[in-house]
Amino acid sequence: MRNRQQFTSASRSLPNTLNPLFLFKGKGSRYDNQMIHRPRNSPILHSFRRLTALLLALGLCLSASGYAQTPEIPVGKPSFEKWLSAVAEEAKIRGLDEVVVGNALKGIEPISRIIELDRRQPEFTQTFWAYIDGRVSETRLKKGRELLRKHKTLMTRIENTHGVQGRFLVAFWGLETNFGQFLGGFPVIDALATLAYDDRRSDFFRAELFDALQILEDGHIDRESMVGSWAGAMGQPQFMPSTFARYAIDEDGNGQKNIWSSLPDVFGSAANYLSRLGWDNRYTWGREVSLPKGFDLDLAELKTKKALSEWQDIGVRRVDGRDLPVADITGSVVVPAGHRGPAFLVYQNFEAILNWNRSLLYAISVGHLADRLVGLGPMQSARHQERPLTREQVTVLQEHLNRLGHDAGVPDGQAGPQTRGAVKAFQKAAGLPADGYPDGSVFEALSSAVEPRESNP
Ligand SMILES: [Ca+2]
Repeated sequence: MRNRQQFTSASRSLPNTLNPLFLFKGKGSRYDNQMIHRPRNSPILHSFRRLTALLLALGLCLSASGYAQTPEIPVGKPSFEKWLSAVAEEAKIRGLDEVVVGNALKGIEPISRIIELDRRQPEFTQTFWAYIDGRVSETRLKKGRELLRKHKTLMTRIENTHGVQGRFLVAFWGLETNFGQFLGGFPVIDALATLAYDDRRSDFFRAELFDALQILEDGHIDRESMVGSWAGAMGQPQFMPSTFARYAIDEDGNGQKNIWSSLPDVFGSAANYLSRLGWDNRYTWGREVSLPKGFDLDLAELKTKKALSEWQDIGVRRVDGRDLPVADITGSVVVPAGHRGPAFLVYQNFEAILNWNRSLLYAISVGHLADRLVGLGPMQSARHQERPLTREQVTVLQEHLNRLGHDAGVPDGQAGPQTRGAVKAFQKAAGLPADGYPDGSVFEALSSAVEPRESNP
């Protein structure tokens, strides 16, 4: 999802809010399609599916006894058919072609699976290492290196035109759709109509639907080939229709912007988008660093930008101990897994990645994958044992924070920026390392602060 302006209302409880690791609650956002595009044919997966099927069956029994399966249409809400006619009417007013719109909307029905996917909430937050290992796997590295070699000429041309290094384009490609292998398979118009009819973020998806209809009218793709993720992210770079409208380009010059099957269009569009987000190919994304003993964790925030020479003076070094590079740029230190985890010094291009996808871990995955594709080594920090919190625990943590006067907002089980800020305030007050990272140890410290153990009975 690549459209920061439109996202305020859409950004809550998205599937890839891998709390506490995502960044901006009200800024851009996107839907992670990893859950949908699983590799097929793995025996483990097969067992997993059977287990899932069993659990689903159990869930269905439970829900049949206690809960309605399909939410009823609330009083006053039009039927889907009526709603669809209103959409067609509005499309006409917006100047879209009546025949194109009529054909695109003909006979569609809401897809209940999409609502299920939209409502799912992971029980556990994902740990840093699990996230990175899952995305920067050996298989993906091997495939990515092959593809980077294979498409070298195209990548060089695109870098010369748009100023984005090929290794980053291949990294995005790998993370978004496993190099074009998993486009999602949902019909985009139907998916967007489903989500636009649903009440949760109807305005956002309704606007996306009109953009999608425009893409059809402009002939970039036909309706049948217009597939995407359950949330309407399209083609090999997984652009939302509004992102497509602004940034997709016809790199191969055949008159169509085809991000589904033309690789020049895929990479050209991704590079054009990144370039418009401020990408600068004179630099990389950032790097893993080591922090000096006693480093002031208050400085570890994206918004704290300092010249590389200042970080050097503070004692920040490359992770292997060497000096930081000498360059006239600023960077920020981030500790995505708290003070026990690895630290990174990130540059302007990192923020461009965060505009593509607001998850800090996603952005680090892109950078790390790109590095590994050109032969740089794995991360070097020791792998600390993380104890991820459950959603329930995060809710309790938020309640505790609120009780202690550190405003964590309405407890919702999602450790967004406000919760992280409140955690930081609590840590400072309690004399703990103030990394704002809600893990098991913070949870325990908070629990004892709220319910002090009885001293000597
Ligand atoms: Ca084209």
